[in-house]
Amino acid sequence: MKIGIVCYPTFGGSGVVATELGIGLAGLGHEVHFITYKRPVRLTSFYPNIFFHEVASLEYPLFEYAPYESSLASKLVDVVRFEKLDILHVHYAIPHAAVAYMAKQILKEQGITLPVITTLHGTDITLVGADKSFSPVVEFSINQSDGVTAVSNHLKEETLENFSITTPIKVIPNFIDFTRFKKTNKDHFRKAIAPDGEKILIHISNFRKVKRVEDVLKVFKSVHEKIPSKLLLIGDGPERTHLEELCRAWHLCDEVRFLGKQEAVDELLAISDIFLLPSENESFGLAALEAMACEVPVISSNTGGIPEVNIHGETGYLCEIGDVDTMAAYCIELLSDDEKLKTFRKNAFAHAHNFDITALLPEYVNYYEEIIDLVNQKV
Ligand code: GMT
Repeated sequence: MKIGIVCYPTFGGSGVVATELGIGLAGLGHEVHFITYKRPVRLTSFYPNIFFHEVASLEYPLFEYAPYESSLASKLVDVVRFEKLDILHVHYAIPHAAVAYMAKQILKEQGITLPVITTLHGTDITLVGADKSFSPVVEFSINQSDGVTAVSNHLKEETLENFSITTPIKVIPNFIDFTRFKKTNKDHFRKAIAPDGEKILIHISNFRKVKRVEDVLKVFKSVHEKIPSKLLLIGDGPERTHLEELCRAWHLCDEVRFLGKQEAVDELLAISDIFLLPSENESFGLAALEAMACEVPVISSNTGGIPEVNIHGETGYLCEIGDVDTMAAYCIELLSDDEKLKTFRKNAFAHAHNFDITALLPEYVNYYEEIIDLVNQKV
């Protein structure tokens, strides 16, 4: 198949999933075309059957905001026609599903049928998509997609609650590539971060309010009072300055390392003992799954799709949003009992296998075939 993929090429979960999916599909022999404004960050190597088409935004003095949607739609029309794509798969509804609809209509005028699949990732439905400034377009473009997938059962339910959806939604959960995410021996690295054998807690996100990174710090503060420990904060975003200020105020600067955006997160997970994910909302929690694949138990909030990933009392613990005392208590419990930590590590690794990319890739391929057939029957 010749597959077009549209996504945000950044460190965000939707872009990561889209990129890993494209790489996986190319591994199965499909031809994959990424159409984005920048090379996706996880697309680091050369693959003979992966192509990247950059969408350039045209600047013009009249435009206070360059009309990216029009540039993307035009690029889609061009790539679909020239490369003869069989299907277009867009990740994150805003604005990609609406742009795909526009491209589809333009191509239809030219006698070309373009099957479109939209994958819903989370904030495109919950935080941003439900806002009145987007919701009519989100609802319309989901219903105009030939196929729709959601990354968790919870996200599917939430979509059906928030919008009037007429297109069936198929749940295909996020997945993990175990050839990349695995616990490796990085003892030298661990020693550099925790020279006196301190335990290591880790959090990875885009530091947006929804991630409640302040809770991560609060949890760590309590844990550190009881257990010699270090905290690794990976990522960057609007909350970072505030968090740095808190670290100074709480005299934790020597214990908390802000490492910024990192590509080799697997190496950082390899030296970590607990992953913290106290989000306000999380449709799935791909970062938690990546941690579990590297044998790191997760202490998280009990929200959205997280309970589909993190199993309470087995792979980690689920706590009420904002209940930092309970989160800290669970961390202390796990970090003070080596046997229990070992068992949770094993459980986390075992449960992560339910999301193995090798099992979930065929689900996408079958779904593509089903949607292509469905669209062709309608023509
Ligand atoms: O979490 C983010 O802020 C990034 C966001 C995205 O769209 O890039 O992530 C969402 O999609 C991920 C991949 O499907 C999910 O694992 C995340 O849970 C989801 N984030 C939220 O729902 C807040």
